[in-house]
Amino acid sequence: MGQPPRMTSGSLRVLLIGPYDPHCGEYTFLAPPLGVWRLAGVLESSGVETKVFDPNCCREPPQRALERELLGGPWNIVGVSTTGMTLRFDLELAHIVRRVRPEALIVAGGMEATFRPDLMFELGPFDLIVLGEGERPLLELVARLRAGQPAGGIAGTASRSKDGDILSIPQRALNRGELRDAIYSTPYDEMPYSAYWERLESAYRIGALPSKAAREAHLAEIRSVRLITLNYCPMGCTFCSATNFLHEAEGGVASIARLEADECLTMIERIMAAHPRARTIIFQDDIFTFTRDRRILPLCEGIIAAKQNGRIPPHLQFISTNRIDAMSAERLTAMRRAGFRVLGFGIESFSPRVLAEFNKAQIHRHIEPMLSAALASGITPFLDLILSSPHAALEDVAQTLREAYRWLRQGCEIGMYPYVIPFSGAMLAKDPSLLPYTHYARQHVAGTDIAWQQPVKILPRDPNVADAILRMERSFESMLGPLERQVAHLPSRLRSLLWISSSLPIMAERGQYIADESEVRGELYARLPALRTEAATPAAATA
Ligand code: B12
Ligand code: SF4
Repeated sequence: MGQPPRMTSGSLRVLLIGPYDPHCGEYTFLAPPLGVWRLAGVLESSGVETKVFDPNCCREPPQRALERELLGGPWNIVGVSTTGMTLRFDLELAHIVRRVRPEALIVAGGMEATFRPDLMFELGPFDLIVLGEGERPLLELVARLRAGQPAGGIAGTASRSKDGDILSIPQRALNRGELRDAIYSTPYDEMPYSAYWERLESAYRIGALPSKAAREAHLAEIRSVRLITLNYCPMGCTFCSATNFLHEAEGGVASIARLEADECLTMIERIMAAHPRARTIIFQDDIFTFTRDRRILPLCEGIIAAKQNGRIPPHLQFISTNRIDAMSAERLTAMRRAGFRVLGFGIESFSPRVLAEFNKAQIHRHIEPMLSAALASGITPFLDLILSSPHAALEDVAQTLREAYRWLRQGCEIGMYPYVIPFSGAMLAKDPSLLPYTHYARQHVAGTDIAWQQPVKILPRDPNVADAILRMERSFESMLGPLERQVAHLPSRLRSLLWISSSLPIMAERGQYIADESEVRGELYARLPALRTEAATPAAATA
């Protein structure tokens, strides 16, 4: 380790910092950071005084708020949560911790720390990196400090020797019982969901919405609480890092674990007791329904019964992300009856070729029938799409744009991303043949002279497709800016329409017809009643 471990006796105090996103918009971290809250609950259950510092929910600049919190110490351990998207900001906070509390043991954890312990030691002031789930390593670390023992050699950690070598010690993933206990320990009654709801409500300018029905719909989405019941998704999509997270920490294949139906109900009841104003519970599992799933139907029945006998409010709604090939008419009907309002589907692409590249070719034949069935049963499907892949041809991109437009008009919500982001730990990010097509951004850690090149996009290998995607991105951004200044909240459906709109002239130049331009503009106006015509006239010409 870089610094000698600091010993202590008596009571220990731990401060856990959630991932920090200063551009915190409605799409990012506008919810309490679940990972560090779960860890705080587990530590508190073991009698360790633990506090969560949430940089995305501070009344004053988070840097100043953190300094104040640190000075209110002493803190024996300060844990910093990291993701790739937030790393430069997470590091900024970590350096503040080192400056204000030079004696504290600073630990990094989370996605980015697990996949890149080397980078953490290079860029951050960390003593120790936790790999994978933080529960066991943190409890062991606390026990060591309490006993006055050194912090080296703990399973699930990486440390750096004096000569710079990194020693990683794997740990197995939490088993079903351990995972259940950790989830049960999550202190929902302490998590400041109301503060987040207030911010979101003002972001959506709730009072300004035209009708009561629209207001109710927005409130249901805003007043949501997040619950995760699964440890990881084993699907192995090539662009995904989450699927490899526990394998990385275990150094092998981790076992799947999740809550049973009755345990999910216990959590729902606890959440509603802690946050009675909540309207929606978002199941945050990477995938909520498996193809051979024995939980979903009993869970839906349990929810319906709990609503009938007053254990949970009858109006409570649910959102979850699912495999589309795990859906059936029976499951969709049961979910609708239980109150599932929106179902997320990681469709990614409508092109079978691109789906094969993403290692999800098997979903293609389920897309059309299951989206139709979901819409028919009154559920809104939310589709995540990636417009291009490294091997995509122009026709693949066109196919996804055309189909996206068709489903959007039928009532689907869509989130669109132009290209694969090379998240650490994802298969595509590790593929050396894609390095020439990977773009980097220079990142700088505020308050320090630390900077590094972070991979941010993998563009299509075909230069014609790459050029089209980059021009679409520029056009999208140039349209987004003025719109964001005019309207309070841009829902994803609208953003997707902007992507489609920005693609029209660029794809047309390349002989690909996507949709009628005036019709797309009409769809945009319909969703932006307050918008002035000039502002919406797609300045796609800037492409
Ligand atoms: C919930 C979620 C969100 C929520 C966040 C709500 C919230 N505040 O919690 C919302 C919807 C807002 C969101 C947004 C985004 N997300 Co998100 N999200 C997730 C998701 C599905 C679950 C995270 C979670 O709660 N896990 C459950 C908790 C218990 O686990 P955990 O956080 O990992 O914490 C455990 C360990 O990591 C560790 N740990 C974590 N922190 C620390 C700290 C210390 C000190 C220690 C010791 C241990 C430790 O211990 C914890 C308990 O075991 C993950 C996928 C996943 N399976 O993790 C993606 C994921 C984190 N999101 C991702 C992305 C890309 C995004 C978006 C960029 C999407 C987008 N394009 O808009 C945005 C932007 C976020 C931003 N600004 O950076 C990526 C991040 C990839 C990366 N490597 O950085 C992930 C991994 C999905 C993926 N593979 O693509 N997301
Ligand atoms: S289904 Fe979702 S969570 Fe699972 S591997 Fe694919 S992208 Fe990742």
